[in-house]
Amino acid sequence: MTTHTGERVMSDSLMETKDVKDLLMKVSALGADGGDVRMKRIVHCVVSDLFRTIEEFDIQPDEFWTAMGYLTRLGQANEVGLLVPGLGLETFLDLRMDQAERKAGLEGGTPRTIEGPLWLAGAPLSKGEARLDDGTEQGEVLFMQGQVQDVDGKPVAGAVIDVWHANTKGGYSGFDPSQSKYNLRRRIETDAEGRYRFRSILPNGYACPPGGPTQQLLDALGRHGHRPAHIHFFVVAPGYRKLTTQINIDGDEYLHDDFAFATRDGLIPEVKRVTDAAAIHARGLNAPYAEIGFDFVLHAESAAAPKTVVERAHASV
Ligand code: MBD
Ligand code: FE
Repeated sequence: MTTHTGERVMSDSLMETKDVKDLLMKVSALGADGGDVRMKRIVHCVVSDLFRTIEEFDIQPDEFWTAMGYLTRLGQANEVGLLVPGLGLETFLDLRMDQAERKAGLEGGTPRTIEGPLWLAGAPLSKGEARLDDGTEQGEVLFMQGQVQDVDGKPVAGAVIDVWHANTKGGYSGFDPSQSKYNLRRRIETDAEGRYRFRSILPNGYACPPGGPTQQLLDALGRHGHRPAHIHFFVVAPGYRKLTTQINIDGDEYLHDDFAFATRDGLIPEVKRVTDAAAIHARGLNAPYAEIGFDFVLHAESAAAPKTVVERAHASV
């Protein structure tokens, strides 16, 4: 270490010592036989960063063990998938995929945004249209429709739209025990013109479980744990890159203040409120309803960009 006058002074950084450098080499087994070289380098990097952070902030043993207890509780509460978007990590993965696609020359297409922790496999599959809600909630009725297209505007028939969203209390079926199985979750195959349509109810925003470990950290940062109302989609079709995205419900107070950083331009469609008595009657309803039109634009498969089908652990019902 040198001062501004160039004078050499003794550094008291343990990170600079041979003992700690040797320790990190042994911890990661870098340079030793066996194991995976990339994993060794990653472990060396991550553990070095932790050592450096402990030193820089003079983290005391009780603080360190508080953090270890936190990670233990985070796993026990099954909230790893909740803290990850809360720390912007899932958005960072999206930004990296966007960058990789730009480098591969892929342009246009519906913006991706994070999957989040609440998708479930195996939602009921139907052709062309579906009703998502089980009729037990008196929410504002939503009709949403549109087309799946390629980047040239050509319709994609036989695409499967996997859609899932929260109820009026921000809860998801499969996680909220008050809801019926696969409530507000469906898979819809597009028709010969690439079209889909569904009836549901407008969701409300999600909030992190109060008192849970994710909210505990957010509290310590002075942050809230709210998401704006949103609807999730996977869109898949043979020969196309899988799209993972969401739309936000315009007008939500958290629209541009999402704890999970998933709001993006191009994903806030107009929500049309239909109050015309004849239209209401024609839909078989007796109250005003909401209408959203939204087309999904898919990229053709490309060997030049990383795969968008993500392997990750999911809950099962
Ligand atoms: C959600 O509904 C969600 O989409 C995310 C990303 C995190 C928590 C709840
Ligand atoms: Fe969600």
